[in-house]
Parts: sequence; structure tokens; C-alpha cells
Amino acid sequence: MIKFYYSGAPNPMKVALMLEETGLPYEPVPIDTRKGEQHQPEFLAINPNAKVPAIVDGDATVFDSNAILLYLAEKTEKFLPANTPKLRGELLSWLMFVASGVGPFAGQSVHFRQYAPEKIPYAINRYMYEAQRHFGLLDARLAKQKYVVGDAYGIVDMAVWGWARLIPNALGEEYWAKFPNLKRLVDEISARPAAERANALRQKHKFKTEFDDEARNAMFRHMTVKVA
Ligand SMILES: N[C@@H](CCC(=O)N[C@@H](CS)C(=O)NCC(=O)O)C(=O)O
Repeated sequence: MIKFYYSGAPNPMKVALMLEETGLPYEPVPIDTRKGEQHQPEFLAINPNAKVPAIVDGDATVFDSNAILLYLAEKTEKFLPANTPKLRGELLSWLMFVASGVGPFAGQSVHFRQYAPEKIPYAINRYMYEAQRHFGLLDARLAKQKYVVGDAYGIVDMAVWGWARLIPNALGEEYWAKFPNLKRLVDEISARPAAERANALRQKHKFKTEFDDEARNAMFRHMTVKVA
């Protein structure tokens, strides 16, 4: 049985969606990052990067959400495009683009808009600009084709769903109007029974909601350690 270490944040939710889509049996293990559970030695042995999601599948341990999506897709031979060099190239490119561009820049946009103790216009503008540019690239692609890679719903769409549904938080509610094609994909995925089950999993465990000093110390360690 796969052990799935998760919280209700965007990266774990992509994996929850994929696990639900595949129907693989799994045991959800909540990691409450606002309580600092990601820093416990037992979890660090699974993901030394102290972040969720991670999975343990027999003797395989996988961390980083898009790596887990690819691992589960290869394991089940589901939600992958045909294995041609052309489509494999597109799959890897868009999967890595979401992992290295969409996620981190949208995440930093949320951080500087909502969590940073000072509102720094330069940082807010930089991350909003880049997050918006990345979502714009996806929107342009989705204007030409129904799914991001190939002609069927797959792991890149799931990876996009994890972050794009947070556009109101990352950029602002009004930004949906700029990305109608992306919104079409997000709405289509959100209506899938697997997405409903992934969202239900999020509600099942009572994760800490307060963003107090304990949460800040666990998640924003740079605030107490001066390196520059
Ligand atoms: N590149 C990683 C990023 C994982 C990540 O940033 N996870 C967040 C939740 S979305 C987390 O665990 N945050 C807790 C912390 O930073 O302490 C992935 O794609 O899985």
C-alpha cells in the first residue's frame, strides 16, 4: 500500500488527484507543516527537503510532486501521452516547466502578497509578473489544444490544476478573466469525481489553520536565521 504524505497545499493536492484518478490504494499520512511536522527526523528520512508531498511505495521513496506524478503514471501506464519522441519531449518540457516555473513563481507571488512581513513592491511585482507570464503561456497553449500535452487529459494537466486553481490567491480574483482557456481546464478537472475526492481528503484531517509563530518558525525559517 502506498503511503502518501500530504497536506492540503497545492503540491500535495496534485498527487492526491493522481492517486484518486488511478484508483491505486493508498494510506494518507497527514503532515501538518504549520506545526513543523515536516522537520521531524522520520519525515526527513523520506524527504530531506522537508516538504510535502512524498510517497513511499514498497522500497521506492519519491518526493517532489511532479516526480511523483511521473512515477505513478509510469507505474500504472496511465495519464501519459503516446511514447513517441515528439510527445515524450513535450511531456518532459511541460512537466518541468510547471515544476520549475509555474509552481515556484506562483508560490512566491502568494508569499510576497500575503505572508511577507513587509509589503515589498519590487518583489510583489516581480513574482506577479512572472507568475502571470507563466499562466499566460499555458493559456495560449490551451487556446490551441484541449489538454497541455497530446490529445488526452494527463499528468501535466493535473500538475497545472494544483496551482492554477489558486490564481485568485496568487494574482487576484480579477485575473481569471485573462486566462479563459486555463479556467476551462481547471473547471473541467475540478468537476471530476477524483478531484472531488482529493478535495475531500483535504478536509478529512484537521490541519492547523492559524498562521502563528509556531507556523512561521516551521515554514519561514529564514526569518530567524540571518544568512545575508
Ligand atoms: N518542489 C516541491 C515543493 C514542495 C512544497 O513546496 N511543498 C509545500 C506545500 S505546497 C510545503 O511542504 N511547505 C512546507 C514548508 O515549506 O515548510 C514539490 O513540487 O513537491
